[in-house]
Amino acid sequence: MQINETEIAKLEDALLAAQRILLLTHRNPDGDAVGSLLALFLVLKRAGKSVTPACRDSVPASFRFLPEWEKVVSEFEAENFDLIIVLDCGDLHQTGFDETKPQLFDGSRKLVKIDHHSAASEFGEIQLVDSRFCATSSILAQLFEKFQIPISPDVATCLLVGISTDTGSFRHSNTKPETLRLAARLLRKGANNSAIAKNIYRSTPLAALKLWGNVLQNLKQTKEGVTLAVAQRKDFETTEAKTEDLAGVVDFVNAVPDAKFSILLSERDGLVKASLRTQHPDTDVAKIASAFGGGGHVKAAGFAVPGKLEKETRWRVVANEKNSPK
Ligand SMILES: [Mn+2]
Repeated sequence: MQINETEIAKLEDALLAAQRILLLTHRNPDGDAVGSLLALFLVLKRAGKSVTPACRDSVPASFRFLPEWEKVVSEFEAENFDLIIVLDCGDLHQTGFDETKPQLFDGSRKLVKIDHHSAASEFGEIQLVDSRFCATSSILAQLFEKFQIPISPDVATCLLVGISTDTGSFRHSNTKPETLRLAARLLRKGANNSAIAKNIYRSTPLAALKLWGNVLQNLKQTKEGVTLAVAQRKDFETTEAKTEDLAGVVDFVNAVPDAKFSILLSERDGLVKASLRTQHPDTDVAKIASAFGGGGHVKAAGFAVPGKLEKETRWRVVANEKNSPK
């Protein structure tokens, strides 16, 4: 699997010409967003460029073991750049900077898109977009190898975080032989897999565990075979958990054998957010989500609707067993 040669050549020229480079990724950054942002930051900085990595939201605690994570800013002077590279965003709007700093995208600076989502919208004079890649980090890895840029242990760790998290720790169907070969090459370059395991997969704040406890306690299965989970505002308040603490519980909710799909509803900022997951071969949750104005992948999708959650209890009168007719 090779990315488009013409686009790579255009990127090489743009990088050589650029002095001040801005790197952007999406809001609520995941492992691939943070990993690809920091990997490219480290490589370009080493090449002597002035580089600023930026994200509207702060780096989640579980990725704060990565080198230079504290260099990621949410505030900066928009005028200072001659090249902008947007990572892991299908749409420019996902950066959130189109709202706070629209002048960034007024066409006066060269814009590059590097992404692996099936194209939501086209933007940028240079587009390295290929949905066959499991992660934006794996596109970067191929670029670095192609440009013969030496991959330091720090860069290797950042890239491995992106690849590992976007494949669900090598469990999703996007895990291909070349994914594992790339992971092996990154380990050989010194990627710190034990730090990844410890900080990302074996670290859950107490408040998050308590929130998960509440959610799992109230799990329901509908007669249609849908696993239903709910996190109300009061669940966040009583456990003192943050919205980001909810993320990990969805894997447990989706673990019920033979479920058609699972849905996790949560309240935030006047919205009810739904996260849909499925392991069922015949269910396409992206289709369900799009019916509610959302979207995503076949096995993982979501949507949000304005409103709040209200519990409905139904009561039914049934006959005593001993009185029931034989
Ligand atoms: Mn990604």
